[in-house]
Amino acid sequence: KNGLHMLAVDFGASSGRTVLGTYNGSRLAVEEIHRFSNDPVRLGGSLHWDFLRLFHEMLQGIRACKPFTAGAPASLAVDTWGVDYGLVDGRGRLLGNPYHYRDSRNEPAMRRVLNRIPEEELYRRTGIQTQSINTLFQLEAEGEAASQAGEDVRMLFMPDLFRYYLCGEISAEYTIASTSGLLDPQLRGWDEEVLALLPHPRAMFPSIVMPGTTAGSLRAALAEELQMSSFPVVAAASHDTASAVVSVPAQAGGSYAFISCGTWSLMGVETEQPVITEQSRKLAFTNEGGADGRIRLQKNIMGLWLLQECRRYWELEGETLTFGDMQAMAAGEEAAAAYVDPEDPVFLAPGNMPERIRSRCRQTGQPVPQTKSQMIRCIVESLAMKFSQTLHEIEELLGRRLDAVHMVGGGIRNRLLCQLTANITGRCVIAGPVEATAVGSLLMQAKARGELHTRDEMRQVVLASFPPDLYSPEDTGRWQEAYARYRKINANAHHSE
Ligand code: LFR
Repeated sequence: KNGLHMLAVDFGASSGRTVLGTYNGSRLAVEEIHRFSNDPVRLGGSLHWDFLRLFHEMLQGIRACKPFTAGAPASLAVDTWGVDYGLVDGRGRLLGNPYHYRDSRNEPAMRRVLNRIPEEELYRRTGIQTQSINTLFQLEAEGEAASQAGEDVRMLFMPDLFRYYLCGEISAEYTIASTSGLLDPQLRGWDEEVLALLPHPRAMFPSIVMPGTTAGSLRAALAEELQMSSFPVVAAASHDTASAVVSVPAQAGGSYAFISCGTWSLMGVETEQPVITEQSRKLAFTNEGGADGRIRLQKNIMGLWLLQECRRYWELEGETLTFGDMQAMAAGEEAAAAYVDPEDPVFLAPGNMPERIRSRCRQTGQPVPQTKSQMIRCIVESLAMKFSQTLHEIEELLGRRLDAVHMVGGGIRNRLLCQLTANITGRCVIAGPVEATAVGSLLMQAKARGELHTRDEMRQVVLASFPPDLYSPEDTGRWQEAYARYRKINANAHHSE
């Protein structure tokens, strides 16, 4: 195919993929070249990412694009999930294996930090919802050891770490850094006072670069290993959610909320400035960085993790279900039986998810899901309920009504989830693209090359290339009643603070 060939390397918390994008001046075609699972590894008492394996899989993905690109791609960018990082010393050596944000070390570390600075003040400074996974708390967990590692040690967020080993550039890309809880969202730079809460040397934190900048080119040794000529490596919007939001095919001036559906469900709106109020803190909204310097005012909802973890658990017990199976099972099940709150921190750590969900239903005096189908139905409906609640909260924060909900990402393959979201919110759901994160990365790479300029141009390309699916609200009266019941149940069961 003719056009500009670019590679998006997208690492999610449960799988990674290399997507080849071909841009012909008006449309973008995407093709998944390589896909692999991302399995956390428990080593001793800790939970880690397998960085070397992920790096290896990435190289396989780059190599596999050769037949399509007639040589090297025009550029490449890496994005990953948020908050995690690796430490690199002055000689470029990786110090230890990056920790997984679901590691249990973070919970006590969070409490230690909050003993030093009140939660209200921390939120006022950073605008980031207090979650144990935040980089701030992870670095605290790292403790003195890391601070003694030497003045030349650098902390690199996961996509920055991949980029460093690809092209040698040391920097912190803004969107990924914005997930850390270490930035001043007004300045869009490090918050010196928050950094000063940690024992780590200031020099550990590299300078911040804005998304869409070309970082460097593929290291000669890697080019040789891949038998390719070197090519530019771009720092796109390297937080996966930031990239996904770039791909939302909204009408110019439209008023909508986005939901990026993957392991997590990130729901929010883009704003010009951070929204940091007492109310946004209580409602646990976060202010992360968007691709064009705007703010993603959003909430991190536990998302399809609940299903993924049930599925993993059932697989260990001997029954393997595909996500297609699970969707069909839920569709045939009775509606509105029981709900959990997908924001409840009890669901964060890996483990026996079905039992945790049953136990929450028991504690809240609801019918306990007995079969797998009932369990799946409970999760999918709970998610859609949470989306509706979050929509109302966003409207409260903004002081205006939103007309539509844009859903993007792999999770929209779950058509039941999309339809239920329309029914319960009473708004039209516009679903697509499925490969939102890769598409966002490719659009930002095209921008870095000067092929695309504005978000509106990008939206035109998305609309022309990936016509979305529409879901209109159905049965809204019945779902309003169910929603009222969900609110009553979870009003009392509500978690933290
Ligand atoms: C989604 C995501 C979320 C982030 C979570 C953990 O993949 O990037 O935005 O909060 O992963 O890092």
